[in-house]
Amino acid sequence: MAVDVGIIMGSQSDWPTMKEAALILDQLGIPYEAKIVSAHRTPDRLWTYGKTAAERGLKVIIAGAGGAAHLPGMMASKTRIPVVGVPVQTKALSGIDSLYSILQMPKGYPVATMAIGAAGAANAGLMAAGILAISDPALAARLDAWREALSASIPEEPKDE
Ligand code: RP5
Repeated sequence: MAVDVGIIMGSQSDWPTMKEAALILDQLGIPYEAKIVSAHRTPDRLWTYGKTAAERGLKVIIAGAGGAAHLPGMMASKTRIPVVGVPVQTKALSGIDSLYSILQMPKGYPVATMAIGAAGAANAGLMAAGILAISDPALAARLDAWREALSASIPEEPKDE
């Protein structure tokens, strides 16, 4: 079955973070796949994934990695499909290493870089949804409803916890 979004990550240890993107796609009814594709440990898998992404019909790739996070950038160098990067939080440097590794792409090969960690992964799902909604009115309506529900859930007054 063709899927619109590929969620890729450098390691199994990234999945608790990247699952936040998957949850958003589930909520919005967007078909996706989730794969472990490591720039360093499985470079041939990365190459094949990037080389075949367009012909397989993927429309957005969400790529998460931590530390020397080369996966999103390498994927952007291998496919013209938009890549949304998620810096995974690390123990040693709190994800600043991941952020800088993903953010500082050279001219010509952009990665749309999100915030560090779970919020960034969820926003990556929403960014993918926004891109897909440009040419999918039904999805656009679902995304609008999702945004309105979030807005409506925010109380006007703070309360003691
Ligand atoms: C990166 O190294 C992965 O994206 C992960 O965030 C980090 C650590 O990987 P593990 O040692 O937990 O497999 O490639």
